[in-house]
This record gives sequence, C-alpha cells and structure tokens, in this order.
Amino acid sequence: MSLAYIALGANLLSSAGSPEAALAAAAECLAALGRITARSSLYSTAPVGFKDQPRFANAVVALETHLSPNDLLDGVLAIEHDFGRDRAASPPNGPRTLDLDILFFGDLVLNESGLEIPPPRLAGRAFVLVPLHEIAPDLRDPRSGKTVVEMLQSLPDGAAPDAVARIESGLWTDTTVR
Ligand code: PH2
Ligand code: MG
Ligand code: MG
Repeated sequence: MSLAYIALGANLLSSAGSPEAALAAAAECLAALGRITARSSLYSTAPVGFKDQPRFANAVVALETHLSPNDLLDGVLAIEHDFGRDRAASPPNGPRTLDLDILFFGDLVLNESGLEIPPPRLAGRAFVLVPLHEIAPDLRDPRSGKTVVEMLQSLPDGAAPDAVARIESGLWTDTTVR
C-alpha cells in the first residue's frame, strides 16, 4: 500500500460543469483508484506560466492505493480524458478541463520521460504548495529533503494577495473522504 498525493486543477468548463464541479467529480473518480484519506480546501488561483487564461480551481488530495506508480498514472490520465482533456488543443501550461498531477508516491523518486515524481517544478508552485500544506505540512520532497513548510517559506515574496485564494464550494465540501 502506498500513499500518493495528487494535485487537481481546472480552468475550463467540462461535462461536469464549472472547474470547481470538475474537481469535485474528479475526486470521486480518484476514490475508485484507492482511498482518499485527506483533502485540502478548494482554491481559486492566478494562472502560472501562461497568463492569458482564466483563473484555476486547485486542490490536493491524499490517496492510499495498491496501484503501481505507472498504473496510477494510467488511471489519472483516463480520468483527465473522461473530463474532455485535449492536450493537442492547448499550449503547455495552457487552459484545461482537468489536470491531475501525481506529486508524491511514498518517498519514490521517478525520472521517466512521461512520469516525473515529484514534478520538477513542485517547489516553485504556490497553487500546489498552499493546498498541500493544509493536509501534509511535514511531508518531505524525497529529492531535496525539504518539507512542504520549508518549500512554502522559500517561495519568493510579492505574489498578488489573491494569487492563491481559498474558496467555499458545497460541491467540494461534500466530496467524500472515506
Ligand atoms: N497548472 C499548470 C500551469 N499553470 N496555474 C495555476 N494557477 N494552476 C494550475 O493548476 C496550473 C497553472 C500546468 O499544469
Ligand atoms: Mg499540472
Ligand atoms: Mg498534468
């Protein structure tokens, strides 16, 4: 059994409805790949990397799973696909109906071309670190040895105050943690 952390993101409408609804529905789908043991709040975040696109809904969940890392990757890519993710239609860092990124898989470090765990840019991304900090502040990046708290403290100052803003959504709150 492994404990994985998965980041959820969306900023386009999908078959599920709003990005917030997509994240709530995607969390239910993730529960079919294991057991969700923790769930951050839902956040509205300023787009990073490609500015000319809507704000994102972001969150992080912890998933206890029997799957291998590659089977978990296949599972999350299938969920992205079910929500209409079209990689060809959008530039890197561009808008998407659903993005599911495996942040951690136990203390595994994986450097495969289609699957890097942890993701190389993790430490610089407040839209991941802020929700992750809520559920796993003391988790360590197995590459750098830094905890989530330390990575968050190392982020450059001066981000806009609303860059990562907690939002209330009944849809998300009702997502089951079993
Ligand atoms: N995902 C990206 C690029 N930029 N910005 C925000 N705010 N949230 C994201 O999830 C996000 C992003 C690439 O996956
Ligand atoms: Mg991503
Ligand atoms: Mg991704």
